[in-house]
Amino acid sequence: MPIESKSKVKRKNHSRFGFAGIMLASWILFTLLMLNSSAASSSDSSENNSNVFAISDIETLNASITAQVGTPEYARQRMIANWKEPFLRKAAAERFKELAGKSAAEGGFKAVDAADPGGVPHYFGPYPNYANSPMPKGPITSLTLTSGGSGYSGTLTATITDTYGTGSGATAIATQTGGVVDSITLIDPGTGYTAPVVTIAGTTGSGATATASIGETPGSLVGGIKKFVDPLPDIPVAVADQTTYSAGGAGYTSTPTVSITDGTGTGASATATVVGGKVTKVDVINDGSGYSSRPVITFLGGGTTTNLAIGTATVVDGVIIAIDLVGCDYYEIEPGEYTAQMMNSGQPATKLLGYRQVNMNDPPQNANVFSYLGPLIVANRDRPVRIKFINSLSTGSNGDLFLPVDTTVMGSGEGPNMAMAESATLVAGGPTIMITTMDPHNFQAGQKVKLRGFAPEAYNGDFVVLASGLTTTTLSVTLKSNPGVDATTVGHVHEMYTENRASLHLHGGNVAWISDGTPHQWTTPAGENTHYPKGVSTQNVPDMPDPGDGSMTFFYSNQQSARLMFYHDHSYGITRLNVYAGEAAGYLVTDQVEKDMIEGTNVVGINVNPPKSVLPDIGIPLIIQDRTFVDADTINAQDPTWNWGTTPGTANTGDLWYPHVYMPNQNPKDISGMNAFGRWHYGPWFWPPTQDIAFPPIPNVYHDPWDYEEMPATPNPSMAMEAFMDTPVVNGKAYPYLEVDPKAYRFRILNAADDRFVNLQLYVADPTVITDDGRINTEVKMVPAVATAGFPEQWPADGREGGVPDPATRGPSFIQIGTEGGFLPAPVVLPNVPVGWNFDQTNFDFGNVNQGTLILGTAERADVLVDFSNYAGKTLILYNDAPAPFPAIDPRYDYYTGNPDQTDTGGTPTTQAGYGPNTRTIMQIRVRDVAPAAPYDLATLNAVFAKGPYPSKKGVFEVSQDEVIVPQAEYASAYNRGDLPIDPYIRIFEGKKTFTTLSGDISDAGPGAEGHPG
Ligand SMILES: [Cu+2]
Repeated sequence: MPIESKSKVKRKNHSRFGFAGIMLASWILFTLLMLNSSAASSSDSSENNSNVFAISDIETLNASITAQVGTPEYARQRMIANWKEPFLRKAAAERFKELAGKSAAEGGFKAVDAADPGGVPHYFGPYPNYANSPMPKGPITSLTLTSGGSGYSGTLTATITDTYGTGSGATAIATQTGGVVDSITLIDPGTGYTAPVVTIAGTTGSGATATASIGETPGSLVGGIKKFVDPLPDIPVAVADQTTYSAGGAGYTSTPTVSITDGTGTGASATATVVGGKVTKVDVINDGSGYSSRPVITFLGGGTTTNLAIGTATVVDGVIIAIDLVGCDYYEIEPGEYTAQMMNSGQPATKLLGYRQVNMNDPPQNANVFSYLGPLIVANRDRPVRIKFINSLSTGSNGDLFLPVDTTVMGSGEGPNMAMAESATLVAGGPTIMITTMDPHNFQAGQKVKLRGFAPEAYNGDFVVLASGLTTTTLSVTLKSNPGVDATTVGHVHEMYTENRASLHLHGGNVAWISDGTPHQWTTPAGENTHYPKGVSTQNVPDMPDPGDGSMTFFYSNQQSARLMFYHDHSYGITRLNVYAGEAAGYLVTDQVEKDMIEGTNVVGINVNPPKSVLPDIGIPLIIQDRTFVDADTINAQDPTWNWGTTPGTANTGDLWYPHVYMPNQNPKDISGMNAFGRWHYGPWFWPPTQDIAFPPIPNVYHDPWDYEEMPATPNPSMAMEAFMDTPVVNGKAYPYLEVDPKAYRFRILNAADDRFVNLQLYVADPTVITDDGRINTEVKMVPAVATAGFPEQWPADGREGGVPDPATRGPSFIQIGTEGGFLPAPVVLPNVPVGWNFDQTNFDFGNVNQGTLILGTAERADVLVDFSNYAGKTLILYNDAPAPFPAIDPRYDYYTGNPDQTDTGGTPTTQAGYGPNTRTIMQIRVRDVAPAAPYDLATLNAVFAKGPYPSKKGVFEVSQDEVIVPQAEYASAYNRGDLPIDPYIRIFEGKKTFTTLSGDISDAGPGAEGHPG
């Protein structure tokens, strides 16, 4: 259908066909329009279906889109409509609540609130199937009448319940005048409320609403994660073994051949001298010409194949003037399970996976114990690191992850070892079954297998091969439920990959492929009973000894400038879970440029006249992540099918929680098509609907007049697409504090969250907010986000819910000097500014984030200085207001003090001051009240970073980074060049671009340029 007819069709029809037509025409409106697609194509004509196609919220929104597709006005209208999603969800929640309050016979939802570990999820409520970390509980401290309703008569009852069932005992009375409720009075405050709900009823009457609060009485709250009561943890630093791989290698029985290879150079040659099995000296015989800065030097032959010598050449003007021998730093690292105090002290510890160093343990050091984000490896530029990685995780079922593994995700389920079944029969009435295979198989007892293609359905799933009844053509497994009959259809049996696979990937490292730790390079622990002990492209380092089963070796060249990287697990299909569980650690490369700036030396020519120390040190790592911790008191009401953690089947407070139910954003049963509790879009109900899929929606076991007749065929556990958690952790601690002196500090910040972005800012904490237990300085002072005289120009005035930080409390600016790519061309000062969105209606990226302070996407890093010299005796909050998802926002993932109660859409109740969940207040910084240092000298830092003005004064970027390919004005100080173009960008309509490199070469780029296919 042509686009132009859209508005006509829309006005004409409210019929099923017409609505489908609208959707066809305006497919670009997918975010909204997918909502009703399933209902539109469904043949169901029973129960209320006319509701789905009546004038609804969604049609009202669609009707507001009048502009031609492709125009800026269309983009604006579309964005506004898309932004209504939370309102649609809210409206769906209202309808849900109304019906949920009725009995099933009245068309309401049958409420269930018992634990159902491993059960079938309710996809449309009343459970969000999304959990929150422990929240404080307490008696009701106040009631507020929010609407008086009408038509009330008789004795009114005011009942106070709890969304999560934690509170009890509170009573209240309500009165009415003329049928309108005009007062509600608390009689008994009760105890233990987390998310109180007030219901007012009379003989007749409706519409009266009231809210109940907790936490307003001093000392009334118990439990919950307290903010800023524990210090920022140190991250242990690994200790390098510098003797096992010392310079010159080992085992040479004669002189090896020195070969010099390079992309451009020719003519150089060198000879080696061997003493005691080691290369001790390299003499350059012919210095050659045309060499790059990094020719490859190898020492082959001479009677050894392990621990080969490694050389680096010094090249001046293309000529090799010397070859030096370098040694390697050697580490042995293993992953393992341990527990750590991630929540505040007093709360339970958390079971984790982490790394520890197992060599250099005499004397024992911190790096020898498992630690969160440790051990940090500090490497030097051009000095390689060798690692032996020993997977010593448990084998068998003890090696299973304690997080939900979706075994339908590629790489985490079945592998190539399979057998076709001939029959599958019940053993002694079931649920154990005996499978006879068509050909001999080689499954072994204890191995996990996936059965698929069987009928009845109960035969399919993931099971463990039993020792009993196991022959070359038979095997037994115990099903999860008894199918009652022998299989009527037989399918396939597949051996599955184990969950204790591990690997190392150096994120940001310039690493040869054999040591990259790609998703296909992993190992199970030695002794694992599996036909898949290693990833298909697992390779060890050729000149390191074979590490044996269950171990891998890695070689990192470190031919990169100073920067923060990190190493983490990368096993196929379970990377997100292993990293979430803690398999990640820092990796810092330092170099002489950085040393000159720290130590005030001038080895590389950047620090002259006279040399000064401009960086305090290598910096304090701040590794920021988001996590959610299980609360056994509330999880049954939030996520009743949770079946993982320390004691699967019994929820354990403090365990890491991870989403596992694919809650679809769509509920075809609701008038707007929106699922009040949805989190992710679902293809078959999306617009345009995903067609011809292998696993279409299946009958909903909870189907009733309110619950849709179908539910997603997504598995439980199901991998969530993006997953946003409610508790920020820094260096493995929820809401830590850090004490500093009033002077400049350097921070090495890494966003290691799985999905959440941050926009980091610093504000002086509000001393006037006192928590129920008497703490202050836990909050940032907020003001309405409206145009206000005296506010900075960039201060948001969009009326956002919850307001914006008071600009009068702005803390010190970040001075950013580096990223994941190393040092910047010049330091950049970042004044604290809240996040903002582009509201320019004529711009195609309307709705995108267009301002912030220190915005870090996942895995991004920032090297910053913060000068606390003006803040002696003050307390600062490291604040984040980045939307999640980014740049659009789902308010349920934005947790802040005083946030609106969102329990009706599966979110949290109001966050209490001083407690989580709170993704805004990440960390507290306490500046000691001592004599401040002199203000940080930014002018000197800028001068050190810049090239010139003396011809011999080199720039930081010039020395540490490869030359830029397309110059631009931002590099002027880095190269001391005033002639670089201000705008070198290629416009979307340009097929080709001609530019001049720093050295004056004229180059073409882009399709249509020479050498490009166009
Ligand atoms: Cu990575």
